[in-house]
Amino acid sequence: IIIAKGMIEMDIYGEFAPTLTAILNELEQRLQSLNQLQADHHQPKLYEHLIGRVKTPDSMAEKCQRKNYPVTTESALERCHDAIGLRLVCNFIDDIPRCLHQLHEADWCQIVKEKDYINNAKPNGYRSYHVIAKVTMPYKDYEGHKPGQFYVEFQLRTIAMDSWASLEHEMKYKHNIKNPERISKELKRCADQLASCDVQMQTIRHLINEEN
Ligand code: 0O2
Repeated sequence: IIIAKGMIEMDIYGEFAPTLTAILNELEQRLQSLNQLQADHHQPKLYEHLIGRVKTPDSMAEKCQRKNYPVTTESALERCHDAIGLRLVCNFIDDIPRCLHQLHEADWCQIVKEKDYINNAKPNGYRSYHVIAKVTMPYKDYEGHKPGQFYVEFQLRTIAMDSWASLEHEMKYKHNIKNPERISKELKRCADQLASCDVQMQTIRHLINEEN
């Protein structure tokens, strides 16, 4: 069966499309409050900035097909876990475990899976800490429960890791590249240098804190 692209786009989240957007907004507010709480206690920010997105229906449909799941709302919400994604971009590496701690402590957030691509960088140089969680929200979920539980993917990374990932992501979509091996090698080298800069920046922060 050939399903028109537009149709997938309209249908994959079905009646849950507005709920996903509402949850994303709610989570952004909760995370902003956590950051504000740190400021109120004269502590450094947990994260520098926050980026949230609901995965586009097209991209979700493509992911379901890639994983051999039926292209249905159930697959999008229950089998894939990143319909809602939030990226916490931190100034320093040590801020990442602080963010993680807040997620572990939050009563609305149940962590299901963690992937540490910082201590175990991907072979291409990608670094980030991924958390799959189930969040409890005042909306009806796929199983009909209200409050409901919804999967969310949190990505925790430094500004350096994030800038590398953005560039690398952009490169992936350029198909007319003449020397991909060279570029991959350079990208990997760049990722390792940025990782080393992150360590240096952390050291500088420690030194400054020691003096105060
Ligand atoms: P987008 O734009 O975030 O929607 P799965 O999530 O099940 O497909 P996997 O491998 O278990 O696959 O997930 P993983 O490795 O935790 O990575 C998922 C997300 O991390 C990706 O989502 C990217 O956002 C990011 N990511 C992972 N590896 C790379 C990488 O090598 N380079 C860059 N730039 N980002 C990466 P999506 O769905 O691809 O995209």
